[in-house]
Order: sequence, then C-alpha cells, then structure tokens
Amino acid sequence: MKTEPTRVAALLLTAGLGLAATAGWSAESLQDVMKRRGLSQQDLLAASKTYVPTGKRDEFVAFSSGGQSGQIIVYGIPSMRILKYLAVFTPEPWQGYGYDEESKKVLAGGKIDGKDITWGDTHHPAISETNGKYDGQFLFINDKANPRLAVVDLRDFETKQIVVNPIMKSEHGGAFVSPDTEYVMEAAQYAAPLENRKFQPLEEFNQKYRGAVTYWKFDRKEGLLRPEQSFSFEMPPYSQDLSDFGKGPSDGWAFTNSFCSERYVGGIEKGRPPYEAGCSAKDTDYLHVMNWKKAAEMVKSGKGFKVINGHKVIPMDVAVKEGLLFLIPEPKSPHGVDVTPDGKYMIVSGKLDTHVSVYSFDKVMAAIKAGKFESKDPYGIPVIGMKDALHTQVALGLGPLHTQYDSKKCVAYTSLYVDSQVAKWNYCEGKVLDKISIHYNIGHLMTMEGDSSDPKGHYLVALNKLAIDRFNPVGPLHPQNHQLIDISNDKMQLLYDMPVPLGEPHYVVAIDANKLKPAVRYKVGTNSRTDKPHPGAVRAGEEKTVRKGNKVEVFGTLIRSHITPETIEVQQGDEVTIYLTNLERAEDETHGFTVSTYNVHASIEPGKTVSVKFKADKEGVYPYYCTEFCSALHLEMQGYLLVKPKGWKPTKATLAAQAYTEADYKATLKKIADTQAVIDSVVGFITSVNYKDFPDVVALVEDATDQLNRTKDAKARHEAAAAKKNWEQANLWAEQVFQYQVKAADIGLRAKTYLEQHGAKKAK
Ligand code: RUQ
Ligand code: CUA
Repeated sequence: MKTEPTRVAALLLTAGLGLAATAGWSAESLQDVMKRRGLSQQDLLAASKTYVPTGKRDEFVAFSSGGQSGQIIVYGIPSMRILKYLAVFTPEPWQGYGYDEESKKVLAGGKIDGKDITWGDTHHPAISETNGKYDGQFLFINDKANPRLAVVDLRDFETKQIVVNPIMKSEHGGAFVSPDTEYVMEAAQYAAPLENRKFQPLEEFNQKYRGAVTYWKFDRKEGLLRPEQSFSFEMPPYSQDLSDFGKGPSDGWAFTNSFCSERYVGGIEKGRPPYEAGCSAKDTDYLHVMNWKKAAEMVKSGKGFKVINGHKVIPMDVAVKEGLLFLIPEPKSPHGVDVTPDGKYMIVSGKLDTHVSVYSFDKVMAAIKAGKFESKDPYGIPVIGMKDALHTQVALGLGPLHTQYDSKKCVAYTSLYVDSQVAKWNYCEGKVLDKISIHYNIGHLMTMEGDSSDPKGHYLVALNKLAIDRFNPVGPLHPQNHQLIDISNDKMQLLYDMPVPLGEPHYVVAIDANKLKPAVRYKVGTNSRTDKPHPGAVRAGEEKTVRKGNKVEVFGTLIRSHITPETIEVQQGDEVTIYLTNLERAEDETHGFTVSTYNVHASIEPGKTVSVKFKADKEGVYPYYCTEFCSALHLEMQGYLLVKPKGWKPTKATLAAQAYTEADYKATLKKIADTQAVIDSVVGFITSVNYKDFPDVVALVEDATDQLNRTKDAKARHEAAAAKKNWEQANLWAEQVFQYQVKAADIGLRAKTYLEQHGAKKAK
C-alpha cells in the first residue's frame, strides 16, 4: 500500500470537517432504542453505571487470576473491559513470553526437579501494600498445582520472578502480603512429606506427612523474593488453606485456615468412604494463629529452625515452645479467613455451616496471655476455646465462603456458594443488612481494595463458578461469569455480567486506577526482565554481526519501518543469537519479531532489548518479519535468514535488477515537496495553539521531529546518488525520505486531532 500525499491532504480536510457532516442526521431517541431492544428503566440505570464512553477510562483496575491458563487477566471496573492478559506461569506468544531468551530465564525459575512446568493453576493475586494500603507497585500470585509464587512488576506489568516452594507439593493459601510487604505468605494445601522426593506410606500420614506455611522475604528495592531469607512453619497435616496477615493492632500475627483436621486419607477404591466424607466428619477444623514477626526475628538470629531441602523450617515443637503457634476451632471446611480493615477481627466462614464467625483479636491475645487453652492438638499445639475467641457469629445462609469489606464502617460482604447470593452484613453488631441473588454459585467475591486497611466501596464483583445459561453457548466448556454489583447505596444492585474467557478465575483484586503509573517506554537498551541495561543493545548505526566459531551473534535494531540488518547469512549448524533493540521513543510503537519455522518470537516495546536464540539446523531460506502492525509499511518490515549448506560456494551473484530513470527520481522529489507542504500546514496549526500544555501532544511532536530528522541522512544519500546519475539509488533513497515524511505527517495529524478534541486555545 502506498500513502499518497493527496490522501494525507484528504485526511487533513476530513479531520476539520468531520463534526459538521454528521450534525444534520436524525438519530433514534432513547425511547426508540429501549423499545427496539426491550430494555427497562432499571436496565438503563445499570447501563449508565457501567458504560465508559470512548476515550474515558475506568475508575478501578482489576487483576484476576486466570486459573488453569497460568496467567492474570486485567480488566477495568466498572466497564468490565478486558485490558490485558499477563503472562505468568505459562508461555504466552504475544508477549514473547517463553519465546525470547529473557523471559525463558524467568520461566526457568519455575522449573521443578530440573523439568519445565509449562502450565500453572493461578488462584490468589495480591497487590503490594504500604502501611496496609495498596501501593500499586507489585503483584504476586500463586500456582496451586506446582507450588510456585510469581512476582509481577506493575511498572511494566511483566513477570520478573518465579520461585518454587522448596518443601510443599501443592500450595493454595497464597499470595498474601504483610502490611508493608516485607513478607509474602503461602500455605500448603495437600499434606505431603516435606523432604523432596521422599516416599512415605499413607498409613504413616499422621507422623510423616506435613502441612506448611511459608513466609517469602520480599526485597522491594530489587523487586525480588529472597529465598535465602525466607522461612516456613512446619504444620500438622490438616490441609491448610487460605490465610491473611494481621494489620493495625493485629500486625505481626497471621492466620491460616484448614479444612481437613480429621487427617483423613481416603481410599474409595478400597471400600473406604471418600475424602469428602472423611474430611467433613468433625464439626470444626482449625484456624492457625502465628506470631510471624517473632518467628522472623528468631530465624534471623540463626536459631529455632532446621534446614529441609536448603530451606529454613521452624519445627512444630519449637513453634510451641517459643509461643509462635496456636489453634482455634473454626466451623468446618472454611475457605477465607479475612482480617477486618481495622485489624480487630478475623472473619471465617465454614462452607458447611450457615454462620460466619467473627473472631476477636483482643480475645485471642487475652487467652494466649492468660495461658487459657482448652486442650492441645495431637502435635502439642495449644488450642484456644472457640467461645474464648469469638466476638459473634451471624447466620447468613448456605455455603458462606469469602468475605470482603466496604468503605463504610463495620460493613462486610460474604459470598454464599449454595444459596447463590451475596450477603451484606454488619460485623460489629452481627446483623444482616441486605442480600442479592447472583447467577450462579459464587466462589470468591471482591470489593475495591476490599482486603486492605482502606477499602474503597463503590463496586463488588461476584466471581461465579457457573455461568450455565447466561451467555451465548460456546460448547460444553462454559466461560465463568463475573457479575458487577453496585454497593454504593443501601440496597445492592446487579449491573453487569462479564463472561471470563480464560481459565477459571478464583480470586481478583482491584485497585484505584490512579495508583497505577506504568511506564510507556523503557530506557533504550533495557532488559525488561531484570530492569538492567542489556549487553546486547546497540544504537542506530552500530548494528553488527559477530561470528565466533559456529556461534553467530546479530546485534540489530528496529524502528519504523525497517529491521537492521535485513539479511542474516549463516552456515547450517550455526548457533544464532539475535539481539534486537527497539529504538522508538513513541508510545505504543511496539515491534514484534519472528523467524519462520524456528519457534522464536519477541515483543519489543519502545526501548526494550530482547534476544532470540536458535540452532540453524535446517538449510534453507527463512523470512523474518515484524509481527505488530506498527506503521503503513509494516509488511515491508522484513528480512531473510539464509542458512547455507556446509561447503556452499557463491556462484555469480545478481541482485534483482531494478531500473529507475531520472523521471522517476524527479516524480519522487515532487511527491516530497507536496508532502512537506502538508506537514508545514499541520505544524502551523500545532504551533499556533498552546500544544505545550498537553504532554501527550508534546510526546507526539517529539516523535514527529525525530522522524523528520532522519530525512537528513537519506536526503544526502539521494543527492549524492543523483550527482553520480545512479537513478536507482537516488530514487530509492528519495523514497526513504518520503517514508519518514509520511510517518511524521501521520503523527502530526494525530496531534492535531487530539488538540481539537481537547479544546486547545490560540497560543499567546
Ligand atoms: S479458590 S474459588 Cu483457590 Cu480461593 Cu477457587
Ligand atoms: Cu514493526 Cu510492524
């Protein structure tokens, strides 16, 4: 496709006339639309609460677990528009995750016993906190199936680290952060021997199988978890589950649920009752109460732990002796234990009990201080009486599962799985305030910043396990249904159903959008996964190919609309590494890169340097190209990898003959002059108004100027070639000048439209 100057000029005209042209048409009235689409007043009210007009942004940004996809889904609230899938535990081609060398290193951190694990089961995301409030800097998420934890940096929404839990075989009760994110907690799910690759018979379950809760030390400055400074509590084999950190008055303590304190081991095939019966036989399970601050100090001082698989573990007897670990009975088979924003209470709901139980932190502390325990569990851990710890219990309905908080004092929301409802209630006074039905079978629920010490209210999202009949059918495997509920008034109002098209999301966290300030570009030559300068980075004009033995290293660059180099010649059997730096400074000017059939791909955002590596094991010709539609001449952003067979000798080399005449050259020069006139008029408009007051426009102007500056070199080249009457070279370099002009004009028009739409005023 060619961009003619006349088209650019036509664009200019329409940019000015667009509004006037549509004003005369008669539109459908609101009543017409309601009638035609069968919408009620209530529907319109709901729609007006979720609709975000074009160009406007959402108030909150949600990070949803992507379940079996091993990813994170980012969406806006209240529009429920999906913004991005973040690659975390599984290869993701768009982002080059698992297809470029830098991200492969991150994924390699998640290898278990030397093997790649290419899938993950993400459950519970957590946003980093400062003083108990979301700070928008980092995001953590667990992999339940393969006990791992990942760190996402919210400066660029990229995964930077994956760590494998050294002593667990599954992990569900994470991720949770301490109020200042010094530690990230995860609790095991299914008990197993803590020693790696060690068999123990199920008959010795009570003696040899163990649960655990791990505290990963987080180094905020480097944005990395520090395994050598992390530690775990050895726990009874009770199937530990969700957890939470204390805050405010309960800071320093942490809480973890369990759902099979029966220590049942199943055996349906041997005629024994199944797990579901054995694990719910007793009326209560145990809430684990840990003094993590004291434990961390003890471990720091080099005492009180043993080393298992290279990891520091506090044995149960030490935890008991040092007063670090206590149990409290809790209604059976709970999921969440959720500390209230003021840190005074811990709310637990047993899925098989109709109550939510509100435990008082003060009462728990008083019992511990007084040494008032009702018993000890089989491992010698003191058990605090339920009555001595409870503030109140409230009957909410069937299958209470998870609780989140409102900005209004004492107001909580609890999901009711069996009833398919959300209950709004007051935990200080212990009374139900409102209930709303959802569709269907809600698991977790989530309010805005609703698990922090500063919940924001406004909205609640019901994370429904089943969608059944809510959407257009797409086969037996259904999407999940996230339902948006308005909680700003006394009565809850259901606003919107969003099908979630990727895995089974379990938990979501949502943050005030103003707290997120992600970058739009990297410093040129950055390895985004380490945030350090990339040794493979080069600047324009420094591109080169280096051969050492059979290792070939290509140091290349990308900028609209060419890849340098445009041919890579290697011998069959060579090991090829291609480093690529995106030289763009403009927002959203990402280039992609792939080489045909070599299974490599990279996404190279402005400033980033990445590398792809492969063995050129097949003789042949392999096109490479940019995979992002980055510019009008994106298709031309191409090159050839030539893999020559061993012993190949060049014969007579003839490049495709291209005949151009002086007339062609002159015509191109005319085109350049016409385009320059268009550019001058756009520049005239921009500089006639207060464009400097608009940072977005200033960035566009910088980008356009950058493109225009590039014409100087090409102009010198076409003039030099013309002087030698080499009309082919002269014409092609003149065409290159035109290409830079077109890009500059394109950007200029975007700036002009922006200024017109944002009410720019005449410059003084
Ligand atoms: S969960 S609802 Cu892992 Cu908390 Cu599935
Ligand atoms: Cu760069 Cu397409």
